[in-house]
Amino acid sequence: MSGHGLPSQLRVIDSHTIGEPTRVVIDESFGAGLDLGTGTVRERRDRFRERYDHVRSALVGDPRGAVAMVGVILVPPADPMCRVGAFYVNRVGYLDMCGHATIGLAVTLGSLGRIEPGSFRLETPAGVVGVTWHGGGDASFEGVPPRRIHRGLRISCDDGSDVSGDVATSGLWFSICRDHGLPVEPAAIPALTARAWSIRRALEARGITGDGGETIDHVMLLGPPAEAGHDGRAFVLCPDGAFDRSPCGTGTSALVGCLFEDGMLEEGRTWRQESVLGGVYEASMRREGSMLIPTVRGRAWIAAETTLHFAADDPYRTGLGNF
Ligand code: PYC
Repeated sequence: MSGHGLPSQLRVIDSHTIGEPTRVVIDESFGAGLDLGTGTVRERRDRFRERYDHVRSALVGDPRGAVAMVGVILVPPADPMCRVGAFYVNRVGYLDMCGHATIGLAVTLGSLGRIEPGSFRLETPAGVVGVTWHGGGDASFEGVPPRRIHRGLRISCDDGSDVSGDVATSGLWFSICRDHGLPVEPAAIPALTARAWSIRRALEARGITGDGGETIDHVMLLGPPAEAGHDGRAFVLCPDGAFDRSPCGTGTSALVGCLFEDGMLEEGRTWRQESVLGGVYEASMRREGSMLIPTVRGRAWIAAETTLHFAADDPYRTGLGNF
């Protein structure tokens, strides 16, 4: 494949948000070298997908990326209220919003001195979100207002299990299920992954989609917390087939929307959500006029400052592809 648009070198900062990896492209000239036209971040992202999808696979796919990695590409925001514009890529495609990568982005920009502690508005393909860098590795984001389109939906899976769940969004689509019958713990990750795929296939087979036919491509399996003082635990299967090492930022945001609607979470109370690996996000809901705004707070750590090389004679300069 041609390396059109792919520079010979690209500087990135890798971080992880309680285990879930993010790679932010930090070369100021990178976006300028791509012909993404003008318009919103969503429009520029769509042009990137049409013209430079191989740059995505070069950036986060094998052999340079990591399983579960989400890449962040900075572009000028169209909304004058926004300080930063960004879209999100993974090994198989594009995410309209990504909570853990937004936390990783804030911590990365802070570590570079490009932002000061405080809040800024970020334009994403899913819309404008508020982000706060609290200093160090601590950051939070205000998610897209959550919306549930199915509650307690009965699902018969092709592995013989019958489960029930909600379908909700907060920038990404989630099937959220409690009665999946598995322990949410590391030893059960292969079984949780298989069950989550089975739920995803069952939803697809029944034609259950999000707005405009969008695939329900994230599955969240809930369980009780392992630690006293925490409220819940989640395993989340992502579209690339990897499980989220964090509790999933947008998933937690969609979940607190459902909990709030069900009267299980009051305005302003903190919900502490564990990942299947034990890392914790703190989430809450607040009203703003007629809107309900979720906030998710977590920690990220810088893992590497790297220059990626894409030699012209490297047969895998645009990645190995999906297999
Ligand atoms: O944190 O929103 C998130 C996320 C989505 C996919 C991986 N992480």
